[in-house]
Amino acid sequence: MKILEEVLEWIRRHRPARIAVLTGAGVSADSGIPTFRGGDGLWKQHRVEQLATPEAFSRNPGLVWEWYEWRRDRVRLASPNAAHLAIAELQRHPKLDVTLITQNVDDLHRRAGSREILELHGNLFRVRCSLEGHVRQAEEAFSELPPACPCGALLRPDVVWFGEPLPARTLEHAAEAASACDLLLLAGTSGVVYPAAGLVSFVRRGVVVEINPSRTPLTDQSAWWLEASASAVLPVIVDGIRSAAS
Ligand code: BV8
Repeated sequence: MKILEEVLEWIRRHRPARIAVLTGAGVSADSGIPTFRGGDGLWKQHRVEQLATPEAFSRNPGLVWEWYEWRRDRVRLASPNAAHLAIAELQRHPKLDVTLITQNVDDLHRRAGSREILELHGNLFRVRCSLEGHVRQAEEAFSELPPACPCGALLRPDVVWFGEPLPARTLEHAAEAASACDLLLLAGTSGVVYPAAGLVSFVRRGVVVEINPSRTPLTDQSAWWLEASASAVLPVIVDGIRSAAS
């Protein structure tokens, strides 16, 4: 792949040390997790924009929880793929300053061994009391839906729904990493959801490399577009960065 060779040549010459990685649902596609906007992006007759909203939850918490429990089941049975593992390996390199920013809520980066993860949109395996607001881990399937907090109020998934603000500190940290990086790896995102997609515009002197089988609205802001799956090319790119840094 000629473009991949160009990217590896750039890495060899510039030895990037500050790396930002921004991932979307596409990096989990090779773990068998359906993406949101691809051909398999529909769930029954619903779209994520219809179900992942506070309005949908107050209108029909049972339906929203049925969708989330279906997704939690899918993820529990899935394993991290070579893309997740390569990113975790990149983070472990002692001479590299790597910031992982994800829009994904599937916890697969953590299960792949990533420890520092900026979760812009929350996590499927945490829940929050819709009244008191406190958050707790919830790995196991709920016996009844929608689940309730001991206080009696409904529990909701600890994710950011459409129309809800992202965690401010996490977003700020992600923007700082994008503006300070030498290289932004943009993997598996359709680049349509904001403010996450807007992080690319924070890149100042760094170079953006997009990894996606399809073009996106962010392709034109990328120095290189690798038309490939993340699980195929991320391990190769990570090897290149690690050997240039050693
Ligand atoms: C906000 C968590 C403001 C839940 C998600 C009207 C009202 C309010 C807001 C808006 C509005 N109009 C627009 C907005 C902004 C809105 C937005 O961006 N809407 C879009 C749809 C236009 N954003 C928001 O609402 C955000 N909040 O603006 O709040 C505010 C401020 C202060 C006070 C109050 C309010 C909140 C956005 C977060 C929404 N939550 N998820 C859940 O997951 O259940 S978003 C959801 O989309 C997921 O998190 C997902 O990660 C994210 C982005 O999707 P992608 O990850 O990119 O996945 P997608 O399927 O789209 O694409 C996959 C890509 O992978 C494809 O390109 C494909 O080609 C590629 N691919 C496939 N296979 C592979 C691959 N790539 C590599 N390898 C492969 N093998």
